[in-house]
Amino acid sequence: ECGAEGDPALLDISWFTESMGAGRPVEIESRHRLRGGWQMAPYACQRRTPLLHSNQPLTEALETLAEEAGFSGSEGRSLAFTRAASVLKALPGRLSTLEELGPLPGIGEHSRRVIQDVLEDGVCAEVERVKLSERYQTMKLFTKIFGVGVRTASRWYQEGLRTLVDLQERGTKLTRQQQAGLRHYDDLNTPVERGEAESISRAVQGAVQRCLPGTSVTLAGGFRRGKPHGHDVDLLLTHPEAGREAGLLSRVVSWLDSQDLILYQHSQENSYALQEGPEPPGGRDVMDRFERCFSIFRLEVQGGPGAARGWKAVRVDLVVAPISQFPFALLGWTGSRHFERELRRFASHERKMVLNSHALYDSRRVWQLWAYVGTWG
Ligand code: DCT
Ligand code: MG
Repeated sequence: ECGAEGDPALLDISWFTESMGAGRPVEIESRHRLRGGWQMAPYACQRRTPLLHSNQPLTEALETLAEEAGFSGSEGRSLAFTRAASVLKALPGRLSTLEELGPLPGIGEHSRRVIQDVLEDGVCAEVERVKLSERYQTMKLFTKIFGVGVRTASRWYQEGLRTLVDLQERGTKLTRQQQAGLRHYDDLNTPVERGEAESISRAVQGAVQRCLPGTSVTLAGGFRRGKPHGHDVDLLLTHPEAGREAGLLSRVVSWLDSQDLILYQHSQENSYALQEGPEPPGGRDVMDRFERCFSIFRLEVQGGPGAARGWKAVRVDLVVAPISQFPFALLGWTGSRHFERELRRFASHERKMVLNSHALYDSRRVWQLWAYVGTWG
């Protein structure tokens, strides 16, 4: 399953993604029948999950609780609410009573109570309480700063900080990244429109053609899933000749910087060589090992926010994948986060395989992989 560098079989993982559909008996048998003849596949990656669906008030309520649980460090509880919301997004129509769901696994007791409240009263008191709570509002405010995660936001909250002005006035120690995040807070929390993402993609395309002709730039993340706007621009860079991508990122970033297109950037090298042993299933949830630049671009704009000064700050991630890993990188960087999590769970539970943004391999033959890992990078 690992293949050799440049092995065309490694570039084609359609057999795996197709096998998640109706093609194999395991999924058909485990599909859940809902009242009214609806069917629900057990893994989110097997279901059609449209951006616009009929149960928005229910999923918003569940996702607020998922977010709140994440702010409290309860990852399990957060995942349970996210799973329930994901099931509702895949329903073919508007849910009118809880009974229509039947004993569908994936929606726990707590989520059912929330759904029932919203169906009966239009709102769920618990969700409304969370939305009004000082802790939730402060955590939301702080985690929207570029470079601030749940742990930092939580520590600031415990120290009594409540507003962005508090952070500045009380001389809170901020990293360079957080300082940039605070400086461009409003812009970075204004949705990036598709046209803006495409314009940034073209600028990066221009830069890579100067630095290394033949390099491709692919818009991934939410925009690749068809979202009309997003919180950032995720761009994947690769070159068709293995190894040519080495050293590319720093040249591209320097050139963009020389054109005054970059307000902030920090890069990290790839870390393929640092891998010390098999990662636990689901262990690669946050980061992969690609060379990557976290940046803030200065995008010229004519209308909308920032029009008066003529530019707007936009978060851009540039990720470099060697061609042999590109299909996995593209799949991993397309998202959504929950879809990726479910793809990896499907691979592990149903196929005894490990999927991440670098490879897909048979977990029972992991030792073969370690021989292969030595050839990466
Ligand atoms: N990703 C993942 N696991 C994570 C974080 C990210 O699998 N813990 C993947 C899925 C999406 C992709 O990386 C890009 O991440 P984001 O930009 O955060 O997500 P997005 O879907 O592009 O959302 P947005 O439209 O808000 O940018
Ligand atoms: Mg994105």
